[in-house]
Amino acid sequence: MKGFETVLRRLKALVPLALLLAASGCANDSGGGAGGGVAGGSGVRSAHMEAIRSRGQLSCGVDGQVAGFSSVGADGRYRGFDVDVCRAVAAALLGSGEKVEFRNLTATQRFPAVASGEVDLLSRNTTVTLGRDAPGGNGMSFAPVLFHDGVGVMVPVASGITNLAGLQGRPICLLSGATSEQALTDAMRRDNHSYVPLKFSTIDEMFGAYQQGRCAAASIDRSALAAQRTTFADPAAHRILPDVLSKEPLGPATAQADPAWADAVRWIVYALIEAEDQGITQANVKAKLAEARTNPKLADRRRFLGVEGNLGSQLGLPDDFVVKAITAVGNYGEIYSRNVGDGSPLKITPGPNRLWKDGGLLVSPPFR
Ligand SMILES: N[C@@H](CCC(=O)N[C@@H](CS)C(=O)NCC(=O)O)C(=O)O
Repeated sequence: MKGFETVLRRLKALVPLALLLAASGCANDSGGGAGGGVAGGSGVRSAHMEAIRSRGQLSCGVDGQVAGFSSVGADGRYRGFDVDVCRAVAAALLGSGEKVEFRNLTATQRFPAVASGEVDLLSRNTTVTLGRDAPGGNGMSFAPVLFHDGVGVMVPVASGITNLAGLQGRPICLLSGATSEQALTDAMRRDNHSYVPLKFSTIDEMFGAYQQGRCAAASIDRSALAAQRTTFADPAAHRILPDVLSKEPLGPATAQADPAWADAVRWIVYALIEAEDQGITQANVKAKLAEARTNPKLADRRRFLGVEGNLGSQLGLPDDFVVKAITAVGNYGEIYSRNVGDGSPLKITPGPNRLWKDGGLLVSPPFR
């Protein structure tokens, strides 16, 4: 009995230490999410993930009209940066990047489509703003930023306009429901200029009007200006002014009502960045996996690719969700290059859209 009391006393003495360790973040938190009541993934409840699994297809909202980001080829296949993000999520969750149904959404249709569940995921050059994120606003859950952009202005070279002052009192083509209107209005107000907004509901209509000369300029994200210009008969006849009117951090979004689904999407998106960081590509992912399986020293890679631990299960995903996503579309750098960078007709220089260790803004928190 005496021995038992001693053990009890010792245990009690250890309690404050345990609390201290937990409070100071020293506690081991890699135990399969037990603390969060998640048992190997089976405890992860997400109405959305269940619905997608039973449907066998991810419904992904895209624009559908922007070269390099989301457009349909002559073969009927969707391609682009935003499209690849949809495919990565489908592959991580359902095992194949082909299990996606794409829905074309205008800028004004996009948030209601997410809120109503018409689409499971929005991957459509959407700027993260407080009003779009907040529960009292559009109530989205934003995944990490995948493209750091800014609003720009395009003018016909022949107009001789070289700066915002040249647009004083002139009509400017805009997209309804896009952030560019406020960015442009703010910039013009700052410089005491006025302009006449001419708004269109689709990007095709907007650039159609611009090319017919109905507006002196078109204003939208600089990436979209660059993308659209490549489709013009004479791209060199149009100039993108050097002014960057705003910051437009673009990221995928899901409904705030399903935090587990938002978490899964968030970490699938991070996985694309982390894969680039770890040098894992679409071409070498199988070899990297094989190496990780036989080499216990490659701890980071083993956890990341699901060889060790249960990171996927903690999100309600297969433990090898990263392997599936990278096999389908490759890492962030590959997605960028293929669709909008060097390997594409757009050739948009990455600028801040590079890894943190290369001087860019992209960083993934650790997979552990
Ligand atoms: N980033 C702005 C503009 C969004 C927007 O509608 N952009 C379109 C047309 S310029 C786009 O780039 N779509 C490409 C895509 O979704 O694939 C916003 O969120 O309001």
